[in-house]
Amino acid sequence: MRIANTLSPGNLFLFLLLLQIPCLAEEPVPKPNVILILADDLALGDLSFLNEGLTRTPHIDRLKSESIWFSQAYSASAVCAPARAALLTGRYPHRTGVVTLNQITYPNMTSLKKDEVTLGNIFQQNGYKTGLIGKWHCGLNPEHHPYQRGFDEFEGFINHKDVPSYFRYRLRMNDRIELFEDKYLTTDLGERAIQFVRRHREEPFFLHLAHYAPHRPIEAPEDRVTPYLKKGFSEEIATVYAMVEIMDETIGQLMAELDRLNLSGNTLVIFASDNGPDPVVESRFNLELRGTKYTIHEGGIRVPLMIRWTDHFDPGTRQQVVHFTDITPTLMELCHLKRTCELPLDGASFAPLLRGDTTKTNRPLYWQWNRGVPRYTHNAAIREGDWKLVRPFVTRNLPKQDSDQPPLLFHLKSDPHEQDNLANQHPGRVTRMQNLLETWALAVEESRQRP
Ligand SMILES: [Ca+2]
Repeated sequence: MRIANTLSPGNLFLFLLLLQIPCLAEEPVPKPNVILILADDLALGDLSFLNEGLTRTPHIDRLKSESIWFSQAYSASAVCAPARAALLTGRYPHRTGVVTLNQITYPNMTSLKKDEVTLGNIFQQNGYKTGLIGKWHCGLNPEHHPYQRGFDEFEGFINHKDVPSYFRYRLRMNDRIELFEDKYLTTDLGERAIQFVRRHREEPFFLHLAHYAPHRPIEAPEDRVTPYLKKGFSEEIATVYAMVEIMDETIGQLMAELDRLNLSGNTLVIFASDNGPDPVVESRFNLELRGTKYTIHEGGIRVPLMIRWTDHFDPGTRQQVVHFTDITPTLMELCHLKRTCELPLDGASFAPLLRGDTTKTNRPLYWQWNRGVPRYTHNAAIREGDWKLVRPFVTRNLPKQDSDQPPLLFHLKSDPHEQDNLANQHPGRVTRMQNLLETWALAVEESRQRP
């Protein structure tokens, strides 16, 4: 019997109206949890899926196999503080006021401007519980404290002097500072991340787990170092690899906790590193990329980036170029976040790439770093499509004047290791890209100079 035959015209109207009701009801806005895990000075080559097993990172490897992996992901800087400022604001570091490192020597050039809004602010204003566990590197003074920058909870350190050792460190928690001498920092931060998730399992949360590993001081428990020594690595590299392995372990434990709490399907997990390997530490494998931390060559700014959202994104690899400034707009789109701030974003949402879009864009991206006041002729770069123009690195100390070294031009698709300078063969392209770089420098410098 067909249903319509049993209904009078009046009842049929009511029946049809009832059918409409689910459409009339407002769809709830999804609020997935977000965990943003950042390693510090971790090289791409530190991950075992990229180094043929030199290291052991089974949990990050597994996360990668469940994630969308970006094979051409860039930090916004070759050093910690500016990279983090861009990651948290979606804007070039220079605009945010955070242009260099060493918060004690350069407080005015490492503090996030007060009119900037962070991912913490954005999530907080959209009803999320927000937490930062680990390193804060965007200002030392109380007005720059994570509590003032959008984080409801903070368990970590704002000054490298708080961590003279991974075995002896001070953490700030709810405005009290506690000294720890019986733990290992990385393991401790991992446990705090798990506690944060347990505390907030019933409400939407944004957790930024900013690990310190494998940043200096290079220290790990002896029993974790020994297996790498036995493989023939030097003491320092063996220790770095042990530090990475312990961080990997904390990520495995955090992912297991998400599973245990049945939160994995509703939690976006992002893993990245802030910049390349530190040249002050003994040189180690990094996919033969040129340069290290401090330089805007690929070895300084290319970083791992993977994003997992179980049940929403099919795991896979994306070749498109993405940048730290894209993370904020991407999370805004995925989590339906409103941002109440008039300062424009520099990045663009790559949510379409996560959903399978294969479009490539040729938008230009820019980098620059030197110690102290930025000099845009020194250690600066622009990437446009497969081309990269580099204003060479001059000094790790304070540069005294603008650099007159001629720019280098690389075609990254055919020369990912930046060995073959093609500037003489493409003078027109060099001029055009150099002009773009100078225009960007003027724009971000004007932005940086605002009160
Ligand atoms: Ca770093």
